[in-house]
Amino acid sequence: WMPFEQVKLYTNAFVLQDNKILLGYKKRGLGKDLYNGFGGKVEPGETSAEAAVRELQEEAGITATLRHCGVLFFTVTDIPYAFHVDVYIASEYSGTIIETEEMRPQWFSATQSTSEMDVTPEFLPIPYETMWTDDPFWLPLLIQGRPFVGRVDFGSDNCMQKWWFAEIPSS
Ligand code: 6OG
Repeated sequence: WMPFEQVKLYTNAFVLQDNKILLGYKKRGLGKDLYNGFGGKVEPGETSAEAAVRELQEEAGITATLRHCGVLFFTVTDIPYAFHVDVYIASEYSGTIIETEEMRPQWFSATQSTSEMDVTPEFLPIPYETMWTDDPFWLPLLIQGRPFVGRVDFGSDNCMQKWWFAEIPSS
């Protein structure tokens, strides 16, 4: 009998600037061939916030002050631990965005384009079809800077079986 299950801590950081959002095309590991924010596992001895800054630096080459904006909790059938993902945003950064071993960074339009106005949009819309299936539920809140929490239980086919998302009311 186990009093508690295992949880693995992850971070995921997004840079939002001038109605653009920075995503990375993941070249290896968990979520390979999908666009996502920049992040990874929280290492022993570091806080989630420290890990988020480190991973953004390692994966995109930039340094930023991050603001915590959400918590995601995932379970996957047949994986004996749950994923706790702390989600962060930055509105400015220093350094130069670079492609790394792990990620190919790319800016996307963070505003819903009203196609008549934007004849030649400078940036593509967020590529939800090439992202994790839960992202459309919470990314719109993140873009508006509205704190959120969510849980998704994935089946073995990586399909969302059950989910729950909420905006955290501002006090
Ligand atoms: P490394 O492979 O770099 O970390 N992650 C998820 N991100 C989204 N958007 N949706 C999910 O739905 C995710 N599950 C994990 C956390 C993996 C990165 O992938 C994120 C990390 O930033 C299930 O160690």
